[in-house]
Amino acid sequence: MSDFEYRKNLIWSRYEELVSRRNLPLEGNGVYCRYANPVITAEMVPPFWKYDFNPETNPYLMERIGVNATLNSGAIKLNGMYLLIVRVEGNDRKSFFAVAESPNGIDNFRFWKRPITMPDTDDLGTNIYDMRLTQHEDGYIYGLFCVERHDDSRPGDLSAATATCGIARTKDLVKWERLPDIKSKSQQRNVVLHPEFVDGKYALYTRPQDSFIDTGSGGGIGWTLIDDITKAEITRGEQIIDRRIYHTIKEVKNGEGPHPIKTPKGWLHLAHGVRNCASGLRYVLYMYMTALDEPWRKIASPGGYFMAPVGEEYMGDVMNVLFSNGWIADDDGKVFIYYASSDTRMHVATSTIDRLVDYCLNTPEDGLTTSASVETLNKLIDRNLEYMAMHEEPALV
Ligand code: M1P
Repeated sequence: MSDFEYRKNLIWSRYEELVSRRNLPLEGNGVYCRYANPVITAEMVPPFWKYDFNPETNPYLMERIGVNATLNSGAIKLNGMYLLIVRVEGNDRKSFFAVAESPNGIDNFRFWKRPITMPDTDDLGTNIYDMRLTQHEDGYIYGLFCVERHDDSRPGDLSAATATCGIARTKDLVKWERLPDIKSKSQQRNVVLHPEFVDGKYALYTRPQDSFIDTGSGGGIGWTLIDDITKAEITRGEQIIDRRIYHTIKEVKNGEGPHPIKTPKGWLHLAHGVRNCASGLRYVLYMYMTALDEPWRKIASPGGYFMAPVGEEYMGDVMNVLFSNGWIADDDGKVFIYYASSDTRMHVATSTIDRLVDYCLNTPEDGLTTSASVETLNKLIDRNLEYMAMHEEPALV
């Protein structure tokens, strides 16, 4: 067998092995359970996106186009399949969107043949990423994503950039109609479309920020209504519904994850919170709930993080980061939480609506001081000691 044939077989067998391996649940904390393997990694993009398989034009069978990472993915269930719109980042640092589908949401994710060709607006973006998918009650599936451009008001500064929210809509995830980017006074990242009309208008979760990286005076996750999605403009201001708070997991910044899930007890929200430490920014996931009839009004705010990096999740291109912009709630109440670790790979964790609602309603809020935290802890210890003494565990007390 020629070296070319040998390597070709190796490339395909390694790929098949990765995309078809079973993913098994790990012991959880009662709230959710993680799985043994990531669901999508850079090695799982189809080999024909990377190699030229013609021995005439690529006699050494060298990789021609490299994929650096597969991360922050939007999620949706369509025709019984679990679909992720993956942010695929090439070795050239440009991200693009590509759909990967799985029959069970846990493993066997395979990319569709081609990435999404997203139409541009007249103002060409340099990079697009982090799509939030919303199946809106108007009948369209919307994708809202960040569009990054060089900040031409600072011509000499090559790292000066702007973040704007791009919008596109589709019925099938194949053909996309690009709408104008959202007009907003401030820069925007992590903008999410609420799935229902509110007062007859489209509703957005926003994240106003003073610059490309810093939220600055942007106090947290915002809420606003817009009249026309085809010419979206934030004209009514943004009401901050979940603010950043000193000495919490969301001290530096926060951002809405996927669109909230509707439950009989309120809207379940998944978000990311960021704090600073000696090793840099630390991104964790947290949850909150808002009222059913007033999705901007917070009714539950469990303290601390919901998920933080563990094990290999700590490592990658941007260390110490968990980020989620996609989850799927099945009709039977099972919830698939898709999250990326360290801007490198995608994972899944599963839970149920009942568990997540219980988590939100019964996890104590952050009391914001050490004394308050110890007081909260002592209350649980008191209740447990009393219960254990009266019931099955007297020997432990
Ligand atoms: O690198 C971590 C994340 O940083 C940004 O998120 P945020 O705007 O909330 O800080 C985004 O670039 C995101 O893609 C990235 O995962």
